[in-house]
Amino acid sequence: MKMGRLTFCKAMAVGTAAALATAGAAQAVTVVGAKSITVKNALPDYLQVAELLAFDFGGQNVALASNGGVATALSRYPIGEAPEGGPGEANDGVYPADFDYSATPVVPGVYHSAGAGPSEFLTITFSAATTLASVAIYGRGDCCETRDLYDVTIHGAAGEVLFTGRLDARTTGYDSVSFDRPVAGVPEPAAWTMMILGFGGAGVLLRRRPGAGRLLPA
Ligand SMILES: [Ca+2]
Repeated sequence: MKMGRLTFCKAMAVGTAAALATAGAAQAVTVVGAKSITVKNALPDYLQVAELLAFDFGGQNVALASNGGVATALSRYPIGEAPEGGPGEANDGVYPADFDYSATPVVPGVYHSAGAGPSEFLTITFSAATTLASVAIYGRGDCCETRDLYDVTIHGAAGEVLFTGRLDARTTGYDSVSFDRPVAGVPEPAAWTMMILGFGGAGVLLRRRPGAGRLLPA
């Protein structure tokens, strides 16, 4: 269908109104620009995490160490001679797993804090700001599952809070939360003004160039 300039602008206006109506009706929970995720124990107990996963809309786990995720924590369970139990256990790709530091060799896979309290935390920082599709967490499997109630906070690159929620892995050993895919952005009114002025300017230029837009003879 051929469309004149005025008709085109009207169509854009109708499209904008429809998009605004859709955006207003949706109750979407989106997490755009996520740079890190922090978990704390919601209970006054040890923080133990077999694995913390954060997927983008391409299905990649951006929390995984091999994908650039860096895990840090306030403390780690003091095993002594064994290196296991550190924050890197929470994004090593091994889950679910037992915190079995008495085995030989030690079974890796679970982060375990040294202390129990609200100051204990585990943070995984992504290599780049990411739009997240879901977050999942695996708790401890060999004992003490009743500890695994987690408060989750997702931050942006400037430290702003993008999402807070609670995940409960006490009975199933696992919990997750999914987010909505962001809809295409609707331009601000100022942007629409600039676009319409731009279309008008293009029309003026076309009118001033008599040859513009004509097909050359074959
Ligand atoms: Ca692990």
